[in-house]
Amino acid sequence: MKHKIELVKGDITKIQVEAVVNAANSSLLGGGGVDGAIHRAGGPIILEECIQIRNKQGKCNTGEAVVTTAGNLPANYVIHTVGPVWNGDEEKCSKLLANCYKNSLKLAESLQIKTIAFPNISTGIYRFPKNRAAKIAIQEIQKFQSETIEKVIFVCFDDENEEMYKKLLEK
Ligand code: AR6
Repeated sequence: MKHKIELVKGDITKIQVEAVVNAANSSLLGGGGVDGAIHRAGGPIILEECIQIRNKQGKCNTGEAVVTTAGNLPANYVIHTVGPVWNGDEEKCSKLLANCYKNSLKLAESLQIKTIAFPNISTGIYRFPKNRAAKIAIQEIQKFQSETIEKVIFVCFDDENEEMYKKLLEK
């Protein structure tokens, strides 16, 4: 089944979807940016579940994804994925960022999720070039074959990302 792709400008903690994706770090213990916003809005239950995951499987490697409840968010799940810190190694960083989208979608699929929202992973504190990141994100979403996912929303927080996604999605 082919999923619909939408673009929304705003705060991912306000979006009505089954799963929101978090741009976490490998500690899974929270941070700034969208990670801070999700933990603040969702409440302490999210961190509690992240700690349980850490106790069970250790840190979350870059490119991988884990799932928790969404606490007080309108969503049912938060899928935490760890984007790469941009270090100029284009090939390696691109692959790792693609893995974030792929592994988050796979996890969503395993939970029979129909609607999922992504932030612009790695394009804030982790300094991944926005245009390159947008191309990778769109490519991975478009090529993912899914039986359950019906709608994917890209949630852009800043004007620059919104403009870029708009242009790329119009193509
Ligand atoms: N809703 C949607 N997008 C947002 C929101 C929000 N409420 N707030 C920020 N963004 P960043 P990263 C956008 O820095 O680069 C954390 O400390 C923001 O404009 O949140 O993957 C983690 O713990 C940007 O486009 O994540 C890690 O240590 C995008 O979200 C580290 O930052 C990603 O920016 C991860 O860095």
